Amino acid sequence: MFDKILIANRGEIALRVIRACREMGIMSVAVHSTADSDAMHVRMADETICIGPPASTDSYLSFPAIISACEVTGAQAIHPGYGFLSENARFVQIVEDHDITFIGPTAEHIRIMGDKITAKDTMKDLGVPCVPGSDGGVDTLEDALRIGEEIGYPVIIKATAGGGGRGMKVAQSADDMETAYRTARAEGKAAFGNPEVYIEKYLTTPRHIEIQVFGDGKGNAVHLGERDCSLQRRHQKVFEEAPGPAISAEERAAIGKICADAVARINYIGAGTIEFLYENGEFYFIEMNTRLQVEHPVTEGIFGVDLVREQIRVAAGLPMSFTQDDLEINGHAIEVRINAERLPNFTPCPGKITQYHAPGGLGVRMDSALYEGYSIPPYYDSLIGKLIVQGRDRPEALARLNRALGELIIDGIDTTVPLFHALLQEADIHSGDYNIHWLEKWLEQAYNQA
Ligand code: MV4
Repeated sequence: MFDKILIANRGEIALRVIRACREMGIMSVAVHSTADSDAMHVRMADETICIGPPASTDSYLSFPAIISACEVTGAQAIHPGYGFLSENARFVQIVEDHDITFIGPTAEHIRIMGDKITAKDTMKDLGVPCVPGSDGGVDTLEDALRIGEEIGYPVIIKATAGGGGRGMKVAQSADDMETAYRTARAEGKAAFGNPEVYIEKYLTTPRHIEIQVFGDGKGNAVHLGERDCSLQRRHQKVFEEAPGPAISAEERAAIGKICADAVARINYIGAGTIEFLYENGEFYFIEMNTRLQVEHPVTEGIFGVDLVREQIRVAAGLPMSFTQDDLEINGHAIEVRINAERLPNFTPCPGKITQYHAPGGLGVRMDSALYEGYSIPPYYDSLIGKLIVQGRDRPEALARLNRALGELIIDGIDTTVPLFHALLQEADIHSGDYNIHWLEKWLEQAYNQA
């Protein structure tokens, strides 16, 4: 096992990793920019090292700064958290070349899943159900039009280097195809330096269901069920839950086995998420994320496992501490993302926290790096906390969410907390009757915005 792990991240996820390290008797190293000298991850780690100026590109994203920090502190492994360098195959390759262990998948698996066409080809070959569409890339408008006729409109054109909603265009009919095709290519080229696109049947009212998988890198893998993350705004998730209110035990077991078998076959190591659209009882693969996700705590809650601990174990060459048969769902968990943002437009709202009180009690977990008197710097993501609640069933989890939100005090800045109070007044939230478009439609009528 490692003696010392460097955490190449900040905020609540850095604390999350420090906590796992401490429980495992592993020393933690926090890296920080000059804007984060007072940050909680710096206070909580065993050792700290400043790696550069406020801009992420010169600190949390700097390969030389992070590799040097490992060499200086003697850290044997790097946990990347989510975001920043967590899915950067070039970084992982360089880490490995320096004989440092990257706590996550191989550079090769990150590369495969980072290119959405290659990811889809790979998953299709592994028996994972995919959205009907083009067989690989589409290089001409004529091919795009032919595929549109074959699969039927509406279709969606996606940049292979995209993902998370960037570089996507819907064509409602053949008339739209030329503009959609050219725009998707142009966006792919401008944003990622890669104009290659592929085409899929556009599903109009799906849910976003993602399956948590975990591999040991030696051909063994398990699944930990699904999360329903359909409640999103501009491709940013705001409310996530497990299990999914629309998914039966039989569906979970079937799609879960397909996913676990797929990642076992490729000797995948560590945590991964296989994203699906779910419509009319069918799952359609869209993307795979090769990292620990923001919303992993809802899965941890219902399965009672520590996913970061497992990541560290398999990275050190140890087996996972459970098998598929050991995994059993207990109750229902919900996470809401608390952002330093002002409603109704979700405008980033950094500033000083004048009062802070985290909720507690049975079934309540608050993952946050906030403290009273802390000043949220303007340079980074606006996520400042995740409130995760668990109940014996979904109604109990929702009641607990309402109770915990009532206890939470964050003063001095605006946050997304009022949104969650408002959502808890909605019948569709209580019945679980929502899809990927529900939240944006609701925001439009609730706040009457464009
Ligand atoms: C789709 C789709 C409908 N049909 N693909 C958006 C982000 C990226 N991960 C994939 N996305 C979508 N792909 C097909 N074939 C609709 C979306 C989509 C979406 C997906 C998940 C959650 C929220 C979304 C919001 C708008 C569009």
